[in-house]
Amino acid sequence: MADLQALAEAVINGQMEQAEELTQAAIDEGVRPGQIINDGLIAGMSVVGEKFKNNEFYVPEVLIAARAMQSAMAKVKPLLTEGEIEPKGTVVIGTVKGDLHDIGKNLVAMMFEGGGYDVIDLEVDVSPEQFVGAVSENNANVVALSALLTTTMPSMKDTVDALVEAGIRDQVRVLIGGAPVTQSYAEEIGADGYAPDAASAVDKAAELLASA
Ligand code: B1M
Repeated sequence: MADLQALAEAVINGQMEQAEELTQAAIDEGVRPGQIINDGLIAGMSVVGEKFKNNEFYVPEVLIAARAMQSAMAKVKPLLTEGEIEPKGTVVIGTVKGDLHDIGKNLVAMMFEGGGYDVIDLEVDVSPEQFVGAVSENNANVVALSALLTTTMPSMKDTVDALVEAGIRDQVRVLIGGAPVTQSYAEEIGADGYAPDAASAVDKAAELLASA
């Protein structure tokens, strides 16, 4: 019988081959793809997120777990029939203009993916106009901005302003983060929320969407 608990454990432990095998076994047994994702992959990544928040896991463990999750996810994704699993939301994410740091942003993106969101990753050095374009095109409900340099933080404000100018500010929750970023900066620039780490970012987005 398909063991989704073992699949979650394989993700937590970053055992890519085992995660793939357990996923394939569950598929072969006819377990619904949505159940594999929710009770195996997302369940595993939620534990990883908790451990990361509590400093029981560090960046390498999270990256290895995310790699296991993503390779198992690749087996399930083609089987998902339209609407079988409702994404929790669509997140447009990127590191802001002028900033090339992407390690933290990638962790945040992986946590969102592992948390059941559709993620559009614009990578690094993303201009306010690119954020605005991607939010409109994908009908995103969260835009997640990362900055690691004090000199690029103002681009977060420029992005909020560009969303206002494009008339789509009300359609999207703006979440910001990165080492130099603070809650008070989020308030100052009119963002909806700030998160200090990747796992909290997913929690914060859920909170913002619930109160939207
Ligand atoms: Co750069 N760098 N760097 N760097 N770099 C810092 C950030 C710096 C603090 C180092 C220092 O001087 N002590 C400093 C910034 C100083 C400042 O502005 N206050 C700095 C500098 C100055 C620079 C350059 C200007 C250096 C130069 O060329 N003279 C240059 C800038 C290039 C550019 O971006 N235009 C530069 C370049 C680089 C590398 C290319 C060499 C490399 C980046 C490689 C890459 O990302 N692919 C690099 C690195 C690795 C660092 C340090 C060492 C590590 C950053 C990192 O990846 N941390 C960093 C010093 C440090 O932080 N100790 C430094 C690990 C990562 C998991 O953490 O990114 O903080 P972090 O992400 C966390 C949270 O912040 C949060 O969640 C993540 C996981 O918990 N988070 C979010 C991040 N985004 C979030 C978004 C959210 C929510 C949470 O919601 C949307």
